[in-house]
Amino acid sequence: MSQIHREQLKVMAERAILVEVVLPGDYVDASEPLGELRALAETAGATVVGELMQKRRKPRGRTYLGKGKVAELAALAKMTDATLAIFDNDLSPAQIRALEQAVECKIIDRSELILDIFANRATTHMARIQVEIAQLEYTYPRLRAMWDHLGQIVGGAPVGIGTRGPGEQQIEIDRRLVQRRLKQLRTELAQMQQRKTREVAQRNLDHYTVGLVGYTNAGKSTLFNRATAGGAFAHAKLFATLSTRVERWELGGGNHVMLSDTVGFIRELPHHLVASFKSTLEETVHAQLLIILVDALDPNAEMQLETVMQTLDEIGATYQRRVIVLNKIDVVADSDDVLVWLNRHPDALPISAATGQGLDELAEVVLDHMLGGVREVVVAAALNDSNTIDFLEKRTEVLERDYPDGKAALKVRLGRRHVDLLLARGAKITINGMQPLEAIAECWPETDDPASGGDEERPPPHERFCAEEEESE
Ligand SMILES: Nc1nc2c(ncn2[C@@H]2O[C@H](COP(=O)(O)OP(=O)(O)OP(=O)(O)O)[C@@H](O)[C@H]2O)c(=O)[nH]1
Ligand SMILES: [Mg+2]
Repeated sequence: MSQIHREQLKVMAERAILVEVVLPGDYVDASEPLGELRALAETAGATVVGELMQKRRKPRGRTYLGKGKVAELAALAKMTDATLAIFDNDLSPAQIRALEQAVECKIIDRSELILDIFANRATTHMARIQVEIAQLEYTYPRLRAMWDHLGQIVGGAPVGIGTRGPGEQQIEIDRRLVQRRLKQLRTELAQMQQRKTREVAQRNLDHYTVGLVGYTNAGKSTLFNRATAGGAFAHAKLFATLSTRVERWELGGGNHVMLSDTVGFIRELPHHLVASFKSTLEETVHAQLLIILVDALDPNAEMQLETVMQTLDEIGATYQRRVIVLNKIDVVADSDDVLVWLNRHPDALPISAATGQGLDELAEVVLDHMLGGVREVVVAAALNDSNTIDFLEKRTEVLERDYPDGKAALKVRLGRRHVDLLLARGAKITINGMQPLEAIAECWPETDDPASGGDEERPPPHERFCAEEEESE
């Protein structure tokens, strides 16, 4: 029975029961305990027809679920005509087999479900290779009896139904085929990875790069499309994006950054998947600034932010500055929740990628990071120093112009990096009447965090949020 069921792991259009064993210390969404698993199941194409939860101090070795609950699950499956039970927990191959025998329906775990979604969504060559590697590593050991599936894996090699040998012997052959396929895929991926690494390094030399990251469905692609020329696929389902796109984001005043949109994160992302998606995440890992987008509509925003932070640490994106942005504030029914959230994260910026609300402020923050802290200062240069005056006019925001004693004195919004560029061009200037080095020490002290903004203090979160809310109405 179990072998027949596991020949096909696709979740499409099946009637499914969701199962979760809650262990001490497990994360549970109080308002909708199986909400995320349900969203994943529906994204994969299943119809959820039942739910079952059990609290245990530890999983039962053979079946994970307790004995009584296994019987309950079997009865529920019969009653609802379910063909599939999806566990929120990761199960061992032996547990899956034991459960399938007892429940008499296909059992898959959360990692397999996520892999299935990825497999369906992978459209680029690189994403397909990455998914296949992860599937061979994670799913294959669970599919010893799946000769058909293996036939697909090895690209139609003669291991289909008609050619299978007696039991163990066949398994040995299959293992070798799988190993060979894995080796081939890893080589191909490594080559692509090298190319990507070169591309990313070059891009970082040519431009300031900003990575857009966040939990799946946070609205990354929507923000990406709004900020840039767009072209990213945005969708209400989970894992709409599986590859990385990079586009130019014009920030005004002749400044731009390269913004990347990438695959979303999720709690307990199967680690094989993280490993094989490393090259997709490369743009993010090496971006100079990270925008972390959080979904204000999701009651689990806090857990999602934590997951994103952890995943970033795991993939080595630890050295860049991180800007936290709270998205979807256009539809937050209960703004008190948002205020509580913003009070806990006072630096977070509330925006709506859908309406564009707050985007100018976000651009400003990014610009501030890029330029290394923007300050309102007066830069004076000789009137005939057209290079410097041109630079200031084109690359900075000029607030006032004055021409005392044959000089140009421009009140501008100047970044630390602007000063470096001016000095590199040999500009003879004073800043607020001081020599450049003295002015740098005064206006941009080493310990200063560019993110904390320059001369103007930002209003506290509740004021920012309310002000923007009123404006948008
Ligand atoms: N109301 C509202 N909906 C939004 C906003 N931003 C995004 N959405 C919606 O949220 C859903 C997910 O948006 P995406 O941009 O695809 O999210 P993502 O973070 O790219 O998701 P993945 O690629 O799956 O990781 C879509 O249905 C969007 O229309 C927003 O500011 N307000
Ligand atoms: Mg996306």
